[in-house]
Amino acid sequence: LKILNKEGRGALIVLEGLDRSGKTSQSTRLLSYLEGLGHSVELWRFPDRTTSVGKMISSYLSNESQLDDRTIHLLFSANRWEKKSLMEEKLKCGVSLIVDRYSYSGVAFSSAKGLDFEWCKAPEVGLPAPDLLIYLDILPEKAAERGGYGGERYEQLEFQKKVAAYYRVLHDASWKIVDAQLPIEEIEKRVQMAVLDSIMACQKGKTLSR
Ligand code: T5A
Ligand code: NA
Repeated sequence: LKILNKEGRGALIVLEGLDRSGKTSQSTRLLSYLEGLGHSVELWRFPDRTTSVGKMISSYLSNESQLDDRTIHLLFSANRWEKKSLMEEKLKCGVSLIVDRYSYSGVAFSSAKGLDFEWCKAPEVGLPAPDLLIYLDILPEKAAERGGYGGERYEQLEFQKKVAAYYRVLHDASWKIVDAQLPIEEIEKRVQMAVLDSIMACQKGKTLSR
Protein backbone atom coordinates (compact mmCIF):
# COMPACT_ATOMS: atom_id res chain seq x y z
CA LEU A 1 0.00 0.00 0.00
CA LYS A 2 1.54 3.26 -1.13
CA ILE A 3 0.59 6.92 -0.93
CA LEU A 4 1.26 8.14 -4.43
CA ASN A 5 1.16 11.63 -5.86
CA LYS A 6 -0.44 12.35 -9.22
CA GLU A 7 2.71 11.29 -11.06
CA GLY A 8 2.46 7.91 -9.37
CA ARG A 9 5.41 8.58 -7.10
CA GLY A 10 5.66 8.61 -3.33
CA ALA A 11 4.31 11.79 -1.76
CA LEU A 12 6.53 14.48 -0.26
CA ILE A 13 4.79 15.69 2.90
CA VAL A 14 6.44 18.65 4.64
CA LEU A 15 5.78 19.93 8.16
CA GLU A 16 6.70 23.52 8.90
CA GLY A 17 6.27 25.94 11.79
CA LEU A 18 8.04 28.00 14.42
CA ASP A 19 10.45 26.41 16.90
CA ARG A 20 8.41 24.38 19.45
CA SER A 21 5.30 24.31 17.25
CA GLY A 22 5.26 20.52 17.52
CA LYS A 23 6.69 19.45 14.17
CA THR A 24 8.79 16.57 15.46
CA SER A 25 5.98 15.28 17.71
CA GLN A 26 3.53 15.34 14.82
CA SER A 27 5.95 13.96 12.21
CA THR A 28 6.64 10.99 14.46
CA ARG A 29 2.94 10.37 15.08
CA LEU A 30 2.16 10.66 11.37
CA LEU A 31 4.90 8.16 10.57
CA SER A 32 3.40 5.59 12.99
CA TYR A 33 -0.08 6.22 11.64
CA LEU A 34 0.89 5.73 7.99
CA GLU A 35 3.10 2.73 8.78
CA GLY A 36 0.13 1.27 10.67
CA LEU A 37 -1.93 1.59 7.50
CA GLY A 38 0.79 -0.32 5.67
CA HIS A 39 2.19 2.57 3.64
CA SER A 40 5.85 2.69 2.67
CA VAL A 41 6.97 5.88 4.31
CA GLU A 42 10.09 7.40 5.90
CA LEU A 43 10.62 10.30 8.28
CA TRP A 44 13.31 12.82 7.27
CA ARG A 45 14.33 16.11 8.83
CA PHE A 46 16.25 19.22 7.92
CA PRO A 47 18.77 20.16 8.98
CA ASP A 48 20.06 16.62 8.59
CA ARG A 49 22.76 16.91 11.23
CA THR A 50 24.42 13.59 10.30
CA THR A 51 26.24 14.80 7.16
CA SER A 52 29.45 16.86 7.25
CA VAL A 53 27.49 19.96 6.20
CA GLY A 54 24.89 19.07 8.84
CA LYS A 55 27.59 18.93 11.52
CA MET A 56 28.67 22.48 10.64
CA ILE A 57 25.04 23.60 10.90
CA SER A 58 24.58 21.85 14.23
CA SER A 59 27.69 23.46 15.66
CA TYR A 60 26.47 26.87 14.49
CA LEU A 61 22.98 26.35 15.97
CA SER A 62 24.39 25.41 19.35
CA ASN A 63 26.60 28.54 19.30
CA GLU A 64 29.79 26.46 19.20
CA SER A 65 30.84 28.19 15.99
CA GLN A 66 30.16 31.49 14.24
CA LEU A 67 29.33 31.83 10.55
CA ASP A 68 28.43 34.73 8.30
CA ASP A 69 24.62 34.90 7.75
CA ARG A 70 24.86 34.16 4.03
CA THR A 71 27.28 31.31 4.60
CA ILE A 72 24.94 29.52 7.02
CA HIS A 73 21.99 30.16 4.72
CA LEU A 74 23.81 28.43 1.86
CA LEU A 75 24.85 25.57 4.13
CA PHE A 76 21.22 24.92 5.11
CA SER A 77 20.36 24.89 1.42
CA ALA A 78 23.36 22.67 0.54
CA ASN A 79 22.17 20.26 3.24
CA ARG A 80 18.93 19.83 1.25
CA TRP A 81 20.74 19.63 -2.10
CA GLU A 82 23.05 16.88 -0.84
CA LYS A 83 19.94 14.78 -0.11
CA LYS A 84 18.13 15.63 -3.36
CA SER A 85 19.06 12.56 -5.41
CA LEU A 86 18.24 10.17 -2.56
CA MET A 87 14.98 12.02 -1.98
CA GLU A 88 14.04 11.68 -5.66
CA GLU A 89 15.10 8.04 -5.72
CA LYS A 90 12.84 7.22 -2.74
CA LEU A 91 9.87 9.10 -4.20
CA LYS A 92 10.40 7.41 -7.57
CA CYS A 93 10.33 4.00 -5.88
CA GLY A 94 6.97 4.84 -4.28
CA VAL A 95 8.28 5.63 -0.81
CA SER A 96 6.52 8.64 0.71
CA LEU A 97 8.59 11.04 2.80
CA ILE A 98 7.46 12.99 5.83
CA VAL A 99 9.93 15.87 6.08
CA ASP A 100 10.33 17.82 9.34
CA ARG A 101 11.28 21.35 8.03
CA TYR A 102 12.30 22.16 4.45
CA SER A 103 13.06 25.15 2.23
CA TYR A 104 10.39 27.30 3.92
CA SER A 105 12.37 27.22 7.18
CA GLY A 106 15.44 28.15 5.18
CA VAL A 107 13.80 31.23 3.69
CA ALA A 108 11.79 32.35 6.75
CA PHE A 109 14.67 32.12 9.25
CA SER A 110 17.31 33.79 7.07
CA SER A 111 14.91 36.55 5.94
CA ALA A 112 14.07 37.19 9.60
CA LYS A 113 17.76 38.01 10.11
CA GLY A 114 17.44 40.74 7.50
CA LEU A 115 18.77 38.96 4.40
CA ASP A 116 17.00 39.79 1.15
CA PHE A 117 13.91 37.59 0.70
CA GLU A 118 14.47 36.90 -3.02
CA TRP A 119 18.15 36.15 -2.41
CA CYS A 120 17.10 33.65 0.26
CA LYS A 121 14.69 31.86 -2.07
CA ALA A 122 17.10 31.52 -5.01
CA PRO A 123 19.18 28.52 -3.84
CA GLU A 124 16.01 26.52 -3.10
CA VAL A 125 14.83 26.62 -6.72
CA GLY A 126 15.02 23.13 -8.26
CA LEU A 127 14.59 21.09 -5.10
CA PRO A 128 11.61 18.67 -5.17
CA ALA A 129 8.36 20.53 -4.42
CA PRO A 130 6.18 19.20 -1.62
CA ASP A 131 2.91 17.49 -2.51
CA LEU A 132 1.48 18.63 0.82
CA LEU A 133 2.73 21.30 3.22
CA ILE A 134 1.28 21.24 6.72
CA TYR A 135 1.92 24.41 8.71
CA LEU A 136 1.64 24.08 12.48
CA ASP A 137 0.35 27.48 13.44
CA ILE A 138 1.23 28.76 16.90
CA LEU A 139 1.57 32.20 18.48
CA PRO A 140 5.27 32.87 19.14
CA GLU A 141 4.40 33.67 22.78
CA LYS A 142 2.70 30.28 23.20
CA ALA A 143 5.59 28.44 21.56
CA ALA A 144 8.01 30.15 23.93
CA GLU A 145 6.10 28.76 26.92
CA ARG A 146 6.54 25.16 25.75
CA GLY A 147 9.08 23.08 27.59
CA GLY A 148 11.43 26.10 27.57
CA TYR A 149 13.51 26.94 24.52
CA GLY A 150 16.55 24.68 24.52
CA GLY A 151 19.09 27.48 24.11
CA GLU A 152 19.75 27.06 20.40
CA ARG A 153 20.59 30.17 18.44
CA TYR A 154 17.14 31.08 17.06
CA GLU A 155 15.07 30.20 20.12
CA GLN A 156 14.21 33.77 21.14
CA LEU A 157 10.76 35.30 21.18
CA GLU A 158 11.48 38.51 19.25
CA PHE A 159 13.27 36.57 16.52
CA GLN A 160 10.48 33.97 16.28
CA LYS A 161 7.95 36.79 15.74
CA LYS A 162 9.93 37.88 12.68
CA VAL A 163 10.11 34.29 11.44
CA ALA A 164 6.31 34.01 11.81
CA ALA A 165 5.92 37.16 9.69
CA TYR A 166 8.04 35.63 6.89
CA TYR A 167 6.10 32.37 7.02
CA ARG A 168 3.00 34.55 6.42
CA VAL A 169 4.68 36.04 3.34
CA LEU A 170 5.56 32.57 2.03
CA HIS A 171 2.10 31.14 2.75
CA ASP A 172 -0.18 30.34 -0.19
CA ALA A 173 -3.58 28.68 -0.62
CA SER A 174 -2.03 25.22 -1.06
CA TRP A 175 -0.77 25.13 2.56
CA LYS A 176 -2.77 23.15 5.08
CA ILE A 177 -2.81 25.27 8.24
CA VAL A 178 -3.35 23.39 11.49
CA ASP A 179 -3.89 25.14 14.83
CA ALA A 180 -0.84 23.99 16.81
CA GLN A 181 -2.27 25.19 20.13
CA LEU A 182 -4.82 22.39 20.24
CA PRO A 183 -4.18 19.25 22.30
CA ILE A 184 -1.54 17.04 20.70
CA GLU A 185 -4.05 14.25 19.84
CA GLU A 186 -6.43 16.70 18.15
CA ILE A 187 -3.61 18.06 15.97
CA GLU A 188 -2.63 14.49 15.18
CA LYS A 189 -6.15 13.79 13.87
CA ARG A 190 -6.14 16.96 11.75
CA VAL A 191 -2.76 16.11 10.29
CA GLN A 192 -4.04 12.62 9.42
CA MET A 193 -7.13 14.14 7.77
CA ALA A 194 -4.98 16.52 5.74
CA VAL A 195 -2.90 13.62 4.45
CA LEU A 196 -5.93 11.45 3.67
CA ASP A 197 -7.65 14.39 1.90
CA SER A 198 -4.55 14.84 -0.23
CA ILE A 199 -4.50 11.18 -1.15
CA MET A 200 -8.20 11.34 -2.11
CA ALA A 201 -7.65 14.50 -4.17
CA CYS A 202 -4.75 12.80 -5.87
CA GLN A 203 -6.81 9.73 -6.70
CA LYS A 204 -9.36 12.02 -8.31
CA GLY A 205 -6.55 13.23 -10.54
CA LYS A 206 -6.04 16.56 -8.88
CA THR A 207 -2.64 17.52 -7.56
CA LEU A 208 -1.84 16.25 -4.11
CA SER A 209 -1.04 19.72 -2.85
CA ARG A 210 -4.48 21.25 -3.40
N1 T5A B 1 16.59 26.36 10.34
C1 T5A B 1 16.22 25.16 9.83
C2 T5A B 1 17.07 27.40 9.50
O1 T5A B 1 17.42 28.48 9.95
N2 T5A B 1 17.17 27.15 8.15
C3 T5A B 1 16.80 25.95 7.60
O2 T5A B 1 16.92 25.78 6.36
C4 T5A B 1 16.30 24.90 8.48
C5 T5A B 1 15.92 23.59 7.91
C6 T5A B 1 16.85 23.85 14.05
C7 T5A B 1 16.83 25.31 13.73
O3 T5A B 1 17.31 25.54 12.42
C8 T5A B 1 16.55 26.56 11.79
C9 T5A B 1 15.21 26.46 12.42
C10 T5A B 1 15.50 25.99 13.84
O4 T5A B 1 15.65 27.15 14.68
P1 T5A B 1 15.23 21.83 14.27
O5 T5A B 1 16.38 20.92 14.46
O6 T5A B 1 14.11 21.37 13.45
O7 T5A B 1 15.74 23.19 13.59
O8 T5A B 1 14.64 22.35 15.65
P2 T5A B 1 14.28 21.51 16.92
O9 T5A B 1 14.83 22.32 18.04
O10 T5A B 1 14.60 20.09 16.81
O11 T5A B 1 12.71 21.49 16.93
P3 T5A B 1 11.76 22.62 17.33
O12 T5A B 1 12.24 23.42 18.48
O13 T5A B 1 11.42 23.37 16.07
O14 T5A B 1 10.47 21.91 17.91
P4 T5A B 1 9.28 21.15 17.17
O15 T5A B 1 9.79 19.96 16.49
O16 T5A B 1 8.42 22.08 16.40
O17 T5A B 1 8.40 20.75 18.45
P5 T5A B 1 8.39 19.40 19.29
O18 T5A B 1 7.50 18.41 18.66
O19 T5A B 1 9.78 19.02 19.62
O20 T5A B 1 7.63 19.96 20.57
C11 T5A B 1 8.20 20.96 21.39
C12 T5A B 1 7.67 20.83 22.83
O21 T5A B 1 6.27 21.12 22.86
C13 T5A B 1 5.53 20.01 23.33
C14 T5A B 1 6.44 18.81 23.14
O22 T5A B 1 6.13 17.78 24.04
C15 T5A B 1 7.81 19.42 23.41
O23 T5A B 1 8.04 19.54 24.79
N3 T5A B 1 4.31 19.94 22.50
C16 T5A B 1 3.10 20.36 22.90
N4 T5A B 1 2.66 20.88 24.06
C17 T5A B 1 1.35 21.21 24.15
N5 T5A B 1 0.46 21.04 23.13
C18 T5A B 1 0.85 20.51 21.96
N6 T5A B 1 -0.04 20.36 20.97
C19 T5A B 1 2.23 20.16 21.80
N7 T5A B 1 2.94 19.63 20.77
C20 T5A B 1 4.21 19.51 21.20
NA1 NA C 1 11.95 19.51 15.96
